[in-house]
Amino acid sequence: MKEVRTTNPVAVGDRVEFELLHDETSKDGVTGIISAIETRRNYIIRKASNLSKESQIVAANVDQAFIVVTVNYPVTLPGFIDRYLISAMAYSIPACLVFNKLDLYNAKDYEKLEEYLQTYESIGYKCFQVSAEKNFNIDILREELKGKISLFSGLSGVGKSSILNRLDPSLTLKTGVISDHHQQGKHTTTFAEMFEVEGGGYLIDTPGIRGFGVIDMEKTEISHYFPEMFGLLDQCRFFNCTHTHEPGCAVKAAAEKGEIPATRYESYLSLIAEDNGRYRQA
Ligand SMILES: Nc1nc2c(ncn2[C@@H]2O[C@H](COP(=O)(O)OP(=O)(O)O)[C@@H](O)[C@H]2O)c(=O)[nH]1
Ligand SMILES: [Mg+2]
Ligand SMILES: [Zn+2]
Repeated sequence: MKEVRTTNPVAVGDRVEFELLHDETSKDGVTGIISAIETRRNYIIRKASNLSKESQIVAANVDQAFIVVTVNYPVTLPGFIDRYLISAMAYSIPACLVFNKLDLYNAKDYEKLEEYLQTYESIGYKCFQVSAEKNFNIDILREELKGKISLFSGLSGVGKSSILNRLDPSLTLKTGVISDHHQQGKHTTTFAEMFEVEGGGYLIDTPGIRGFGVIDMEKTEISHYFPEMFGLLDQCRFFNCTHTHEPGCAVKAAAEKGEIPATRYESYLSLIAEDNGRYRQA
């Protein structure tokens, strides 16, 4: 990823050193002054505006990202899932998938779910199957949070807030009524918040931020974020292979043999084709 200019010096998740100064105007008599910020293991950014070169650090030192997905309520297409996974990997944040609303799935949805599990588990992504509504498998998810900073992401309406409320019943995040999209339209200045979860761990809620914000990556970089392609890259005939049309391409060969899932290779091709080689997720 490229170096970025950022507008905010400190973000949620930052580890800092601070000094306490005597301060009579403060109700507890002291004010904390941040004197140093530890080097960030990772961070998520978003552009202050579409045209701006300046970015805001949304959150730092995130241990894991949970991408919440529903097969059909709303439909989450593989292309979307892959965008989230690739963004997370570009940010160096381990990601896993949470399939929510299992209570609504019919036989056809379950078939689709099986396909998704087959694809993503074979690549090495951990998948969870839950229902926030029925409180099903939420305890398994809660175990995963212990001692870590976790971020929940996914399309609007998939049940992120509902899951967070289940994970820690002392949270009372609004669900359903206000769509993320509506909030975004109002240009509210929304900062990420971090909640301590009962039983250990922290959750980051990023209101009004779709996905992981904005990522710029070079065309040749995109394949690095597909774990199932990574091991093949040095077997392509050309060092600058884009894995689209080149002869002697190991990635294309693997896709043709079904060793790379078809939907994943399609996602790759659509990212490559996008925006003149510059992949941008807003
Ligand atoms: N049937 C069912 N509905 C759910 C489930 N989880 C969330 N919902 C509903 O889906 C809608 C969107 O949920 P919300 O948590 O606001 O989604 P968010 O936009 O991802 O935060 C709400 O009406 C929830 O009640 C679930 O597991 N099963
Ligand atoms: Mg929500
Ligand atoms: Zn290739």
